[in-house]
Amino acid sequence: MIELYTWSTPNGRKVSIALEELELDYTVHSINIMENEQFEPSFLKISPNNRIPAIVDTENGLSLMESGAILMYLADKTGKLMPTATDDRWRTVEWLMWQMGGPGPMLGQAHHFAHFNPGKSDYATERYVNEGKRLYGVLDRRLEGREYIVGDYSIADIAVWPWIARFEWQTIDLNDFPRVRDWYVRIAERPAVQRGYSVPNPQDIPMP
Ligand SMILES: N[C@@H](CCC(=O)N[C@@H](CS)C(=O)NCC(=O)O)C(=O)O
Repeated sequence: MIELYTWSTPNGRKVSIALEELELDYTVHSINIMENEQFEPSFLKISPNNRIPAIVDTENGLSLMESGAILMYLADKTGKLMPTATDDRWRTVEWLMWQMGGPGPMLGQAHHFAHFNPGKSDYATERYVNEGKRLYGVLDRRLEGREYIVGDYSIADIAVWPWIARFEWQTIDLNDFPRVRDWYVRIAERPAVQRGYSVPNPQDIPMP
């Protein structure tokens, strides 16, 4: 059994989508980051960086923070959603790390300035929205001639997809990135993605 500590955000949804895809038993603990529940001492023991998501695997007592590490752990535990051949395996890790270092932090800042605080800093809004567009362009080129980021659907897709689901907050028109749009819609149609998207609170997946 996996204990999942999460909230309705892109990083949280990566893990709930993976758990649904892998059909693992899990229990959801809502950590409402709007109410600062991520700073509760009990949560700090599981997530030393005070951020969601985090998991505890009750089978072995292991607790993990950082969504990228959690995705790798779940793929490793089940032998699924991660290629085994050396090239594709490392290509998957490469794109997972790209998400953790690029779209995650940069689009997170775009949400902060373009969605939550519009007009507060034109410089910051322009900087993060433009960087977001550049990253969408990188993904669009990667998806040329491919259905998924690396071979079959994998944790690389699961890591990136929930960030693209916030395209409206990022003021990005998905039609400017047609390969990203088609990949996004393809993944949005998966029942496990639809279930995982609604953890811990039911929400509709935005469609272009
Ligand atoms: N690199 C971390 C980032 C986690 C993160 O930033 N989580 C956000 C929600 S998406 C959070 O917990 N924010 C609470 C806060 O900023 O205090 C991961 O991928 O797990």
